Amino acid sequence: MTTIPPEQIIETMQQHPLLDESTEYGYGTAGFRFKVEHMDGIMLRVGIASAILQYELFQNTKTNTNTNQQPQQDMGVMITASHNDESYNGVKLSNPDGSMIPPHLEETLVAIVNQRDLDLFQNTHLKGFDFRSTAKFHVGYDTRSHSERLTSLFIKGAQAMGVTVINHGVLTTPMLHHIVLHSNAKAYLPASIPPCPSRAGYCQAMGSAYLELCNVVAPCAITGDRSTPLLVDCACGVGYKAVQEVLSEITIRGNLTTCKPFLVPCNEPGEGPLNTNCGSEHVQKQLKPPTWYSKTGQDAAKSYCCSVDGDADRIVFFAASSSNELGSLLDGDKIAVLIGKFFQAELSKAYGGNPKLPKVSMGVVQTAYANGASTQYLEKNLKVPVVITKTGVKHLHHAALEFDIGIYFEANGHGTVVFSQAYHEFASQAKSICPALEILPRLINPAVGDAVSDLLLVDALLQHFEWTVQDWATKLYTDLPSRQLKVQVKDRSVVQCNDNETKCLQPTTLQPALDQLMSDIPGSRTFCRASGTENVVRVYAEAPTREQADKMATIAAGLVHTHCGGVGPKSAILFFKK
Ligand code: 16G
Ligand code: MG
Repeated sequence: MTTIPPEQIIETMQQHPLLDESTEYGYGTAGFRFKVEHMDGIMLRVGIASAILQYELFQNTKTNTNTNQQPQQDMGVMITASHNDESYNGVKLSNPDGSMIPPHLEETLVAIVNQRDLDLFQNTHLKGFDFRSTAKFHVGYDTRSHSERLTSLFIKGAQAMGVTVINHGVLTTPMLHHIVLHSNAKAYLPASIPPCPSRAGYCQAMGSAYLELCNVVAPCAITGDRSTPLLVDCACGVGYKAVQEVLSEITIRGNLTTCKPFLVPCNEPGEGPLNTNCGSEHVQKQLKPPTWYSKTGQDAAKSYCCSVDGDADRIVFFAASSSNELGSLLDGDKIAVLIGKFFQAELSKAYGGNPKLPKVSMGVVQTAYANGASTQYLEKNLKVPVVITKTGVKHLHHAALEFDIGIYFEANGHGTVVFSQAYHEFASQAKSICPALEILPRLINPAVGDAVSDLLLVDALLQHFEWTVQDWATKLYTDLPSRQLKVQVKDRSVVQCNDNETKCLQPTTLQPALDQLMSDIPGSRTFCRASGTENVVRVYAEAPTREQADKMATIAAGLVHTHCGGVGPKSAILFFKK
């Protein structure tokens, strides 16, 4: 039920029009994400649409379960443009279980946002809209200077439609998803996880689970000074405060006040420009260490470091060999393998102790960007099934749900583990032999990739294996050299790929040229796909040597330029621009 007359809602929409009259604003890989000047009109419309989405979701739950009185479920919205620079902003929505919204809700949302005919809008969406949900919309935003203003536009639209909004202020994307999931605990959380739907609850849950895990698998992690603390590059974004808060939770809970902190958060908002020469996108794509804007970062050793992105839902680890050179990069693939190896060892310990325990399946989900060496190691050495999906957390997440333990990571560092109900039952039975199996689902954020949760998990596992970053880099598998480039094109939608983006279907002339290139270099692989977040086509190449990978990426990018309507001189892509 609208709280103000529909005519007034239309008037507000006229005050905040969509900037481009003819552009169809798409939901993209992870939400609406554009240069900030486009976002005002979009945000207000997403706010208005939130009521309609709640209604659609309510109708769906009703039909699916055949009960009239389904409890209504909270949803969430995060205002951020993730790894993009400060000139962008965006918005992504969370489903009641904390995952990304499903395709049918994306479609409804895109149709509502792009409806330019306001008379039609009023008649279709506002007149006679008499749904009032008891459920809420949780809202959070990142540290961008315009995020708060955009949040208030969302709230204006949502409240006009009668939606109850809870504004959690500045937080990380995974915190927001955690809050949404925990607000709907009855429907989606197993009994072994106590609901804590708040920022403080998130920090307490992370802090206590980390300490419990270390207690059982790596007591050395929490019993004194670490020789090398983990230096965290927070991309001058929202992750900084989250890391600080979780660290202080661990310090207090674990009675560690007299020890040197094992985490050193660096690159605080304001110390440098957001996501610029720092953060996980910079480190992973440029293969360069970040600029350490913080004094503490400049002075510290650089042998155990990680970088998160602007909304702290992704992470990569690294050791720098100099201020300009990356020694080793431990990306999402390496994280997935580390977690897979640990789970496998714990599972065999559990079955060794009690062969009658119910069987649980485990699988890893990756994308075409996964380094070929990681896929091979998972399949051949760990003997774990691997599924390759389209880029974007929502696709990986969905595929991971097919396993009892579904580990998913993109090479760029987005990822987490999801657990089935059968796993939770198994873990509670296996608890006396392997307590870690029961603790892990409390440390791991099952809703969405979470840099803070991943950071704590990886740290505990490295301490458990007694591995340095160097050991982690060398003891599993050696990455095939790879290179990523991007090509500016007139219209990226001319590029269409197959289901898992390993082959280009349109323009039809491109794939044969890429195939020829691959057959020229044995053991190599290249593919391209249209970005879902920028107006570019991305090119990936991997080959047995660094020179071959670089050369192959350059040639493939040239082919994309030729076949897909490249913009600007071809020579521009001969440099390794990200
Ligand atoms: C978004 C996606 C990420 C994906 C990236 C690809 C989420 C939360 N994030 O950041 O998974 O890897 O886009 O960007 O889904 P691209 O389409 O520009 O290559
Ligand atoms: Mg992000």
